[in-house]
Amino acid sequence: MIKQHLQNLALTKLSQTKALLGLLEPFIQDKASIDAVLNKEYKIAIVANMSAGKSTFINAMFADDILPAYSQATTDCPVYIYSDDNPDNDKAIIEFMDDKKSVELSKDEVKHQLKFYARKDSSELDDKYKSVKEIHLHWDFFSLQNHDNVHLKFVIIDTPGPNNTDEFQDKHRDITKNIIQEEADMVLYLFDYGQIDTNLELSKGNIWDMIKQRKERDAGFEVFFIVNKIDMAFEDNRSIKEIKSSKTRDEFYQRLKDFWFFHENKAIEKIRNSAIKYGFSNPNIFTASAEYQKLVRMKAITSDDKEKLNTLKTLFKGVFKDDWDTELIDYLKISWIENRTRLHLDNIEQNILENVYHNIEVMLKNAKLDCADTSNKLKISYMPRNPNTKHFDKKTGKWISKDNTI
Ligand SMILES: Nc1nc2c(ncn2[C@@H]2O[C@H](COP(=O)(O)OP(=O)(O)OP(=O)(O)O)[C@@H](O)[C@H]2O)c(=O)[nH]1
Ligand SMILES: [Mg+2]
Repeated sequence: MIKQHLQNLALTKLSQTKALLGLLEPFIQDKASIDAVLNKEYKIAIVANMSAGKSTFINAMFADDILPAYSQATTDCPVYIYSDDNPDNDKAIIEFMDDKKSVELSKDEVKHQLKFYARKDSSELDDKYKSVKEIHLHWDFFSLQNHDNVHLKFVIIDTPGPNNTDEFQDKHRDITKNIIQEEADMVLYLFDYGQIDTNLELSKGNIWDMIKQRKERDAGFEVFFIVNKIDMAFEDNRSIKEIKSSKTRDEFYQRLKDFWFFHENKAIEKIRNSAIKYGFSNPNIFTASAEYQKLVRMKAITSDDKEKLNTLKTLFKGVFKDDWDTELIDYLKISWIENRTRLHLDNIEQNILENVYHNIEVMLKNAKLDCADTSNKLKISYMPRNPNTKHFDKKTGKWISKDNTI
């Protein structure tokens, strides 16, 4: 009976499992290591060479222009992003490399000032924005959220592109290398569609090399490969002979449909071949247009951006007629990547819970479950104490008075 109950709980929700483990506390040893596993923050780093669109990709996840994104090397320090579903928690904490005291930005200040703190130092920048070591940003994502205490918590990390050729190149490379090799649990590796051929080769010290080394050490290390700026493939598709020679608008749209995703697929194949060569036997590869996804999601955009977006919408309407809007969302792909990331996180959480459940099962096989007798301590792993827990009432599904037993 108890066992069944444990099984149902342990295999459903991390938070319930934590509470349940509080109840079993008299039998638990090695609490710290169990707490560490159950309270772990899963770190997902967005990595790429400079200007591939990492910060834009995260802005698309925010549905807002929060991080600086420009056509030259921009991001200068790691930005750790913690997302929950409470907008009152939104703020940023800036830490410096020199002796400046850390700064806390309110929600409003984040919107206006974060861009200056996160970007590369330059002579135009006020001294107060310089020498930033790292930024901790608490901000709401559009769809992928940490729901308080329900799921495994995740942190997204924006990183600087390591291949710029200025005086910051060593700093940027070291930050990215350290994050890939020591910190991240998973990486989203972005490629700029327009630069794909120059970014396929593994060479000493480049991102492929960093990822390959990590993968060799840690076979389960997950990487999603993402070809960003996929909207740029339209130009390449337009130059396909059959499309170029269309005589009417209708014929043009029809041929565009016939050759749909032609150059996009070529880009995917190139990444697939490299990923396989560098140790990923079955790589997860996506395409995305972070810039357009951001514009589609933002509440207010400039008239120039509106025009840019309308041009893309007109093209989709011409090719897909009534289905244009679903096809457009599918093409931009970020929702899809967010869903796959959520699935991945759920799988990780499931693994942790199954591990915990296995340990509980072992304990139940060996122990008399008598909370009054704390002498019978067994070594099990992954079992923290929830200090607020009293007893779990299976009728109401709530933790209530001490007198109720399961
Ligand atoms: N066409 C197109 N442009 C994009 C897309 N995503 C980003 N960009 C543009 O690419 C440029 C670089 O974007 P960022 O987001 O700053 O790139 P980054 O990878 O963060 O660059 P660093 O911080 O310098 O490493 C900006 O001008 C963006 O507007 C996209 O999907 N399509
Ligand atoms: Mg950036």
